[in-house]
Amino acid sequence: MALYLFKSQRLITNLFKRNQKVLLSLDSFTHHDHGSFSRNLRDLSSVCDDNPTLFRFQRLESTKAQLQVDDTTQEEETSEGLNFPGGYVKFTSNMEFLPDSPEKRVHCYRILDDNGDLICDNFQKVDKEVALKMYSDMVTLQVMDSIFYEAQRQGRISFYLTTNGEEAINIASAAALNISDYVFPQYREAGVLLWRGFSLQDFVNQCFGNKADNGKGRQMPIHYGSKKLNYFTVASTVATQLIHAVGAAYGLKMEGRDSCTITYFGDGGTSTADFHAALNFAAVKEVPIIFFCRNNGWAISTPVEDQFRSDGIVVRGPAYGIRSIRVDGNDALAIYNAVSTARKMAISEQRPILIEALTYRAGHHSTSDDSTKYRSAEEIIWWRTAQDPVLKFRKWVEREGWWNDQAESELKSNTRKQMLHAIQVAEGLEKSPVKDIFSDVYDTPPLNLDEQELSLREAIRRYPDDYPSSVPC
Ligand SMILES: Cc1ncc(C[n+]2csc(CCOP(=O)(O)OP(=O)(O)O)c2C)c(N)n1
Ligand SMILES: [Mg+2]
Repeated sequence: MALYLFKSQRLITNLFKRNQKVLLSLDSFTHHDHGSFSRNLRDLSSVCDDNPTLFRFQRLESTKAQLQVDDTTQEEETSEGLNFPGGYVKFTSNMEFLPDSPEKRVHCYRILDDNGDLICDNFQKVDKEVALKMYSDMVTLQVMDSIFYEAQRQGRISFYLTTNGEEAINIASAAALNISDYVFPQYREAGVLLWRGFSLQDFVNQCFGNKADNGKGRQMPIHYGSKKLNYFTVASTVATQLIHAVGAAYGLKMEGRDSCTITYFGDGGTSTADFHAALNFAAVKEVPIIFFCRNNGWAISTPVEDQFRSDGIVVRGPAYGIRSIRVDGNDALAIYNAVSTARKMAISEQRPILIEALTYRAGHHSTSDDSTKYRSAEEIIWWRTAQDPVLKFRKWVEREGWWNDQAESELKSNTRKQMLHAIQVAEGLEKSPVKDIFSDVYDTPPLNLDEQELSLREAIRRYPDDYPSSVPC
């Protein structure tokens, strides 16, 4: 009420300034005289009919929500309704509750069938060069994942997490973006960075945390980031990246830039409060952002059945006023087309778009997990064989006459060699010096940081065997 009064007072003050015809007493508002308050509002609205811009926040007009809803029946057109803030609402004498779910599940957009054959021809085809880079990067990602996974098992790095089963999501979505678009990743999107030009050596330096790592070894493995490639540093705190991405998209809008942001997240991320806050803000502020949900069926050991009762994620979009699509996450061509179109709409219409990609986390959640403890081997095998996104895309590329067995084995063996060489180089490099643990946050470090640095140096001096000799003091 206080806010309402305040707004009304401000409004009237403005009206006085701009329109001398309005003869109203502000006293009636300040003395809480509700009768004269509403009378005065009525008077005001009649004055403002002449000049609607003077009364923009009056609560008697329909606004954007109404524009987003299709009116389908002629009969309802004429029925009575209420000009409620947010949109005109029609009355009905039928007491009808909305159903908990629609009769039909939202369909899933695809271009390739399970065998990699085209099921339609009305799509934006990728040319040979792009298709080959897409396929090569998917294979490179697989080789990189398997070598890093082994390196963790051998104790050479402390942690790792693969993109197995989500290679098409990674690479095809990245291919449809522009490098000027900002990426806010969860953690299972290393392929987006690979597509943008992060080298195998860059990846290895980060996982080994040496002094050539962009983050100076201060982050856990797989928390990649690159300012140069507009890829924000990974934070494993689930879904925090969504609100950052909305803020950045708002910045792009204010600067009038021809770019959007894209944020990736899993099905598990949609159970956080940040997901809802992000979607709502993006819709209300009309910012150019693509929300890309990788619905891979699992949030560590929690299956989607225990995560939500709705028809997946896609149906949440319209509830917030966001245009949305469900896409086959194992079909690279469908992902490429959906993201490319979403990008155009996000930028040209300045609006958020939600994409739900249906896929499967074909590997363990991370090296800290054994997924056979909570899901069947048959399930994993079925997805890995019948729905393998890399194999499906390879079949299409081969049928186009752009790929063959020889090219495949050369690519795999070269990538393997490059990875092993990169690991050798990374292991030979020093770690960042101790002082780097405390730098880059404060211009002048506070006293407690100085104390911690002294204390660490003292501990290293007293117990040298407990600290790696590769970390220079
Ligand atoms: C805020 C927060 N809560 C819990 C965790 C622990 N955690 C790490 S990953 C994960 C599951 C995320 O699942 P999903 O979003 O579906 O991504 P996926 O791993 O399947 O790609 C959880 C709960 C976390 N990192 N951050
Ligand atoms: Mg998941």
